[in-house]
Amino acid sequence: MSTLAAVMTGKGTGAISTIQVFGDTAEAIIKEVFKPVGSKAAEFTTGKILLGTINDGSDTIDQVTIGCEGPNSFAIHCHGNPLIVEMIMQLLQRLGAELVTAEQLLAKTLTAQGDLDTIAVEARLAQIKAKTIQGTKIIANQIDGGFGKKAKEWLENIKTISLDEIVTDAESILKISQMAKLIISGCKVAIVGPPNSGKSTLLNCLAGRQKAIVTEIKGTTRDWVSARCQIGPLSVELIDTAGLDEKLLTRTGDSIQKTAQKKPAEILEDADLVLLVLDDSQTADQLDDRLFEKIPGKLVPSTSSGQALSEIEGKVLTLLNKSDLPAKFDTAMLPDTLGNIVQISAKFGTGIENLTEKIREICGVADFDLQQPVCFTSRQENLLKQLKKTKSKQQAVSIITDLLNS
Ligand SMILES: Nc1nc2c(ncn2[C@@H]2O[C@H](COP(=O)(O)OP(=O)(O)OP(=O)(O)O)[C@@H](O)[C@H]2O)c(=O)[nH]1
Ligand SMILES: [Mg+2]
Repeated sequence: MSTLAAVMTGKGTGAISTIQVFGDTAEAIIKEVFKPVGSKAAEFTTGKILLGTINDGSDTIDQVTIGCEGPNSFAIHCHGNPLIVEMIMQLLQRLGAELVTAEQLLAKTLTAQGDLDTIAVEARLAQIKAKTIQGTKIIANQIDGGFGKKAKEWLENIKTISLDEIVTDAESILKISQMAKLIISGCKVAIVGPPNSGKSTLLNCLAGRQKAIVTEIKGTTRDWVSARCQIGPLSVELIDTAGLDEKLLTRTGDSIQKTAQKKPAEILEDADLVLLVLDDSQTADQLDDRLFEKIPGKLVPSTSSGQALSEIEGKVLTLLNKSDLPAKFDTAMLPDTLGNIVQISAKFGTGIENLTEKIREICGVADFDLQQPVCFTSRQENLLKQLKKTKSKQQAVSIITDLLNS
């Protein structure tokens, strides 16, 4: 096995960086570059932390501590100045270490432990990237329990379990994993609607700060604005968009406004959830048929013709904003598919708790059991999709074996 070196932490002046060296020649390389404080020779016994310097010949690069994590594994804790980190990495490379990413090195060390199946190794790696504490917990639960356990149970009980049961399990895990993905990787929520309906006010209200400009003038938001907030277990990226209005789109000479009017369609394509903000103090005239029809796939309300919505691919929640003012909006003008309605006043924060509850419900994370089996890499997802379609137990065994040992 060649020796690998990777920067495991972020670099930065004032920070401490950890460089991991792992492999057969790791100790020899460390002995070559490390000079301990004092006159005694260093003993690289597992569990020890040594203080000294990293030297390139007679030049001292940095004072460091070295953690002896195993016979082949050492952690150099040096100053985070990117120049120092770079010099140490170059030195290690000259002495034969292959420079890799933190993830590659971690994968290698985990695989070398030999007692972990592939799902467990992937879980350890995925934990680093999870965006929320709950996401980290879901993945941690897949190491000894969850998905890894389920796959092992399939194999252990292969003689008694029916193919139908495996297929049903696979379907259910794939479905639950869609929700888990929103918790693990975060969720994109697009805020769309007519001009002046209170989209930017809502973004500010949910984000808890004045991120977007709010005025009483139609067409205030031109470029999209984003802000992060936490809704239950969801790490949400809110995206406020320009108010959708055919008149603004066709207004001559205003090319910024024209571009701003086209952007929401792209944002909608990408969103996990759409909040359609309507002004409850205005009549349904605020809806513009032709404009909504421009939004592919997601929302196509047809107010005048009353014809049904085309299929909604994403999840849409309709918000009747400005509930503090007398209501004029006739909800009968909305097609059934937009019937998931919440009344709010973004300006005064009324109904926001109800809204966040609805968001958690729609995303399927309201009572999410963090212990249940979920898949969390595209490799696992692809194999589960194959398992769902499998027609023979023999084929199922081969796919499950791949899941655990590829
Ligand atoms: N009374 C009341 N006024 C509100 C509420 N929400 C927003 N407003 C007001 O409505 C006006 C427009 O608000 P914005 O948040 O800028 O609306 P927008 O949808 O982002 O507008 P555009 O960016 O132009 O599309 C401002 O004067 C807000 O103060 C509300 O809940 N109640
Ligand atoms: Mg706005």
